[in-house]
Amino acid sequence: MKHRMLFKRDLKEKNELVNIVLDRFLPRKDEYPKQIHKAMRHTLFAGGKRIRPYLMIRTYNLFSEEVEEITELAAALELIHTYTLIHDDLPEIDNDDTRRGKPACHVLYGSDLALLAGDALLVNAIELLYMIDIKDSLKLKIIKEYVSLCGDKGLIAGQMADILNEGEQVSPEMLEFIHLNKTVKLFQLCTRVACYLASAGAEDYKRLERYGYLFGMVFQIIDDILDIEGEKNSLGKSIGKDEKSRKLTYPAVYGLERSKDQAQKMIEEANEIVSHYGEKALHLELLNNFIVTRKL
Ligand code: GRG
Repeated sequence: MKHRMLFKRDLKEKNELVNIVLDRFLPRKDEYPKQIHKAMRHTLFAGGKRIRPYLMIRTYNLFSEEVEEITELAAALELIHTYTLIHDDLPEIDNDDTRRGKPACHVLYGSDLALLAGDALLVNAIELLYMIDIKDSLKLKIIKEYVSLCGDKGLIAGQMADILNEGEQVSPEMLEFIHLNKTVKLFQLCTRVACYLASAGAEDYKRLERYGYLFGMVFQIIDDILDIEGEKNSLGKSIGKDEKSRKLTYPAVYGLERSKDQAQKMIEEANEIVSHYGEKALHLELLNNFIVTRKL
């Protein structure tokens, strides 16, 4: 109980740091043309969990307590993540009208503005990265990671495969491809960028790459399970959609019980990896526990 509260407080605290960066960086709501700035801010500040920024910051804290640059890098990733959510919710893509417990961006502002708001958040992410005060060579290396993630070897590939395979007979390989590209690579970017900024050694890098992979997979398996077993009010988005649109999900391929077992096994390996860092890993251990037991 004590640990759960500690985690919640810490997540909220880091969430606020990220929000400060985002708020300072983005144009004001009333800045011309204000409709687009309002639409961009709507989903961004609708109350996301900010799990990806938290993972990035707390992985970095295994090596350093500095907050400024890692928070900016984390905020840039949250801009990209929010862009994917806005576009994903569009009627032409996944067609959802609720996001983060609020109306989806296109419901309030129309599909045209939601499309542009997503584009603008994505481009703003790269601009934010460009402005971070780190060595140019490191900055280039990091920007390359973010850009690769967003392209047709990352998010777009995952989304495309998702569309192509809707309603098709399920294969474990295709499931892995979609989850890896749509979800897991974002989490791997968190641990990788934390290692780059901390100038972590090869052993740490290898270890934390695996951790990012396991974390991302568990996150998505639990997301698939929550779409079956979750409650709309606590999740802040529609449930039961995956089955209705015959999406490739973990439970669809492996069944519910095996999916839960796999998530459990993966989180145990993730805990073992971070335990290497002793007391410094406490926050990551609490985060691991949160993602595997979450109801939201
Ligand atoms: C690239 C055109 C285009 C669209 C984006 C990658 C992608 C396509 C969409 C991803 C959208 C999506 C729902 C991915 C699954 C990953 C996932 C479970 C996202 C929700 O993450 P949470 O639970 O959300 O961390 P919050 O709201 O807390 O940030």
